Amino acid sequence: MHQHIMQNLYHPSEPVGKCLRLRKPPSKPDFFRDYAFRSRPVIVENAVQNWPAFKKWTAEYLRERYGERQVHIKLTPDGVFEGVESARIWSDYRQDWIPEAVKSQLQFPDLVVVRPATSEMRFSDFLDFIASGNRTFSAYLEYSSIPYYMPSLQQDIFELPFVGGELEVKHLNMWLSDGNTLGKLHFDPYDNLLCQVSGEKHVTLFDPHHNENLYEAHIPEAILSYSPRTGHFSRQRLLESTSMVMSPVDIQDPDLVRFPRFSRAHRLECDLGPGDVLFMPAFWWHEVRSRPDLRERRNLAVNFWYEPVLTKEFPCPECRLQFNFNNRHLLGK
Ligand SMILES: O=C(O)CCC(=O)C(=O)O
Repeated sequence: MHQHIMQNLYHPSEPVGKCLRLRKPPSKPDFFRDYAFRSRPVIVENAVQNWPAFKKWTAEYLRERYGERQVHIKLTPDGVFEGVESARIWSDYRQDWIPEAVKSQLQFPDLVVVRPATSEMRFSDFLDFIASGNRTFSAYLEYSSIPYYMPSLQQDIFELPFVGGELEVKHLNMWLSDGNTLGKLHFDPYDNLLCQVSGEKHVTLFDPHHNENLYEAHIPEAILSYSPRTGHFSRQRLLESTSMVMSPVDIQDPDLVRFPRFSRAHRLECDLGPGDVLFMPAFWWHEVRSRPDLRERRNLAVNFWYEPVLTKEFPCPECRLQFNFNNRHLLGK
């Protein structure tokens, strides 16, 4: 397999393309040769429909098993998770909020990544909330560790045979919401298998080979506050940390005067329905819009984050993907 490393990395020629779709799961050698080593996304249709989770994970079943469990929920006023906006609209904004020495290193010191407000609640209360149709705010059980919070659910899902055993699972997560969420453009430093159980996701992808077009950089962070008493969100906590994985470009409404190189970025549009799995190689930028299953009024997905086959330094727009020697056992297979 290894002669393919660094060659044939995926370079779409059209500005907008569709994700490649496979009707049948690839064999393990084909998956690594054609997709993992080439950093090439692909949807495998109906790849997880045989999971017991499909039939078993009703709201009643989840409530029975883990209703009393305290879970960590993210909250936003409008279902938009982790957008980037002007720091000046935050009530604690001051010119000297970022120390001069740090500010001079930042490309976008006037912007912030908006972290959602957080809340610890009983899982059954969260299930009630999403079933209620209450849209006065949005609650999302995002990348919630299944082994940590709901370990017995692992028996209802299987690793995909075309990857299983070859890559270390770093995180195995549940994503559950009322299905009206938008996760803004970011990347993760893991190879990802995003497995759709209920509802649909529309994923917009940008390749990591031209990160200058997505303005990869450190961006200061801020976190929303939510008052359960008033039901109001407020912008009053600029943080001293930075995010390294969010793009400052709003792809729904790009500011091409400020971010002109974005007009050169190639995108791939990918639609996931129940049973479909998206292989999203590490460092691919993704923005994810969820839609609910209309009967169940929810969106439910599971994802495996793996030690990546190819990796890079970040933030570093000019750094290229390299073979990750933590996976040296893959060489020569
Ligand atoms: O489904 C979502 O809302 C986001 C998924 C995502 O960002 C991921 O799988 O890395």
